[in-house]
Amino acid sequence: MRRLNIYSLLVLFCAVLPSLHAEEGYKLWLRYDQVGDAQKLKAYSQIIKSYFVEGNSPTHGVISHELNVALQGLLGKTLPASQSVQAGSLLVTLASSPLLSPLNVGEKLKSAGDEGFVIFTSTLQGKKVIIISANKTPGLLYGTFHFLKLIQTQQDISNVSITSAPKLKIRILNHWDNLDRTVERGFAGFSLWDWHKLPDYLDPRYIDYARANASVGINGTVLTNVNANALILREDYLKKVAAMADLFRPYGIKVYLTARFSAPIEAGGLKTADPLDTEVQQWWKNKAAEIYKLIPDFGGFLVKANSEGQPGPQNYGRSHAEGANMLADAVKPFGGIVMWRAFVYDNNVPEDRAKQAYSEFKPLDGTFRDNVMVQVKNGPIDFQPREPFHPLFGAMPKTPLMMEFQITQEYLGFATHLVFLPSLFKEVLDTDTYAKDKNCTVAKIVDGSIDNHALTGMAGVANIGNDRNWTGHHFGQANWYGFARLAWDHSLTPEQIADEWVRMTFSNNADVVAPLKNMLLTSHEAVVNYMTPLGLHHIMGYNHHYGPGPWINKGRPDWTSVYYHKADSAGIGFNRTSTGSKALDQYADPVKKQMESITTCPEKYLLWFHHLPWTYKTKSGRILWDEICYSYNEGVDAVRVMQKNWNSVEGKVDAERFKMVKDFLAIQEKEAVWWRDACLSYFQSYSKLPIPSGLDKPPYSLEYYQKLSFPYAPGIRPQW
Ligand code: GCV
Repeated sequence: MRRLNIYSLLVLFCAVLPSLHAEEGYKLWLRYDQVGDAQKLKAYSQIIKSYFVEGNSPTHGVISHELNVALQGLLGKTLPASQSVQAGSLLVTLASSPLLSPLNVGEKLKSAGDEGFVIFTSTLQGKKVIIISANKTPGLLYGTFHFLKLIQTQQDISNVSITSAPKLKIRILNHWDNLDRTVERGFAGFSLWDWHKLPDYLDPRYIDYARANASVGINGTVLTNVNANALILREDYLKKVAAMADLFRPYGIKVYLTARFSAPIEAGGLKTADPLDTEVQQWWKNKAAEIYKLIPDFGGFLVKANSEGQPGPQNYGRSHAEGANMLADAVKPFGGIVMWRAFVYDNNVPEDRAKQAYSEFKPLDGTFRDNVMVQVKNGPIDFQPREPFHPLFGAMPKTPLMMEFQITQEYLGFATHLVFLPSLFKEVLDTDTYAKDKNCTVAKIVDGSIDNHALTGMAGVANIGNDRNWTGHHFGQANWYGFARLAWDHSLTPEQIADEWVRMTFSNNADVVAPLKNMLLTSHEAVVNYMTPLGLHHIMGYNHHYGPGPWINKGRPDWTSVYYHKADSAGIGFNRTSTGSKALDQYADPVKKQMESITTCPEKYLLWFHHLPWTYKTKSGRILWDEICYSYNEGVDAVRVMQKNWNSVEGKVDAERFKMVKDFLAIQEKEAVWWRDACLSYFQSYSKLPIPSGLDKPPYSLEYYQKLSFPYAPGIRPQW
């Protein structure tokens, strides 16, 4: 009897093992679970009976493989791969295929470019078929994934007619990955790139990475940290890079590297890295030629120069444009580009940090080579939970400006907080810069439509590591997904993106979709409220940036918190108006006017632009101090609502992901309370006002919060 029990347990254990393994989140949004709705499953099976991928490039191979795996999973049976048009074919072929000559597909694809696609129902050779077509092969790949998404999200495919083309040319991930496999501001384990074993061992995960990116239209990856190491430019490392580029190529992904400006000295043995020195220029030209010999479609360089201790042209009295142009000249013959970052600020400049990038770059407008893009962070400080848009957007009409968003949650709770970043991204993209007139949104500056730029792009600082679920938090996958979707089409709404992602990643069950969407769509406002409400910013822990630290007042002034919140007994906030730092002068007049006046400044930016008395009356009728207290509490309450929503799907999603998300939400709730209590304790030491009755009071003294320390917080190089 006893033996039988153990045996039964073993059988049971083995029976659940495969499914446990399957639910670790590795498959991302490409789960391809069988369509649950029996009627829909039947309808799909009647419409698609076989697939025909015409062509035999490596990318065609990728498409065939994906269709094979996906359709088998979704429809629960193997569909034949045919070599001719049949009734119920899913035909994937280029517009130039003679098969399509009766259909004038070229017309449909007129403005689809090299990466756009069409998907449409048609009759070909008297047979009803669905056609995925494109001008160039990458479009076929993107069209295939789009088609699969229709089934994954259970759309009607009985009469499809879709045309889609990316609004931006370069849709790229920036990995802040070091060669020792640590990831700066990475919270999902170590780097995926196993440099030690490359190029001889190619981790199959590289393919899954490429597949996932291709499925959402990412077409570039910068493999190395912007705080760069010149070693990556050494021949043996370049061979490792080339091996990855070979793997990624069929997935439409180009490889880029960060260029350390002082590499000619460190890697080339020269005495200088002065961009006007002919030997230095030649060194970069030779290096570019060497790279392109190994990687003919190498994308180009991303550069962080003269920022946070990185070397740059200013070390030699040269401008950012002179530095960028030297590199641009080196890669130009091979079709490469340079993404030159505008994230610059200098401790020794007595100017508001928020103003410095504009002050340095605006005068350089029109002086960059045509293969240079200036990469600008979404806001003027540094990826805070909320920032107004960066004043450079709209201020450099002669230069293509690339958007830089941070997908990894350096300032938003690391990997344990659920924060849906498409809400943040969209808020910025949809903001009107008024650069020329009304309706010059940040998105339109970035997509080149306002100033007629062909070179356009969006970069996302990746949140990916070697954790099995890629992003640490299962919901962190939504930010990778959402970034890519917006880079493809910035007109999508967070609601649409959340809907797609939930259906593909968790379930099409309405009882799951609704609560999960609610969690996603309320999460950004929640984190803003429990960390930095009403325009507060940069009040986190020193260096590792973990947890609250509004009291930080030592070290480089522009790395302290007191520099930003300026709380004193009279009030709180950074006066950036005409009576303060005048940062508002960097915006177009309508923006400046709106923000300058306390009555029209949206309260979400109040303390970003204004220093106000604690007793200032806010729109709710409460005094500022009370409003701050209520906002922090709203943030905490919103996390608790997220927990309730998540609890409601227990049993409707797999147990393994359910448990992990539940545990992470408990961490988030605990840390939201910590943020609230620590910040209110600290600010109360200035306001001297009571916490409004009915709200929780901090259980510990301010000293308690100040003494907490986290020497091993992740995201920065270990210092032990
Ligand atoms: C890669 C912030 C981060 C740094 C990062 C820097 C940047 O300052 O804290 O880790 O460095 O931004 O974007 O270059």
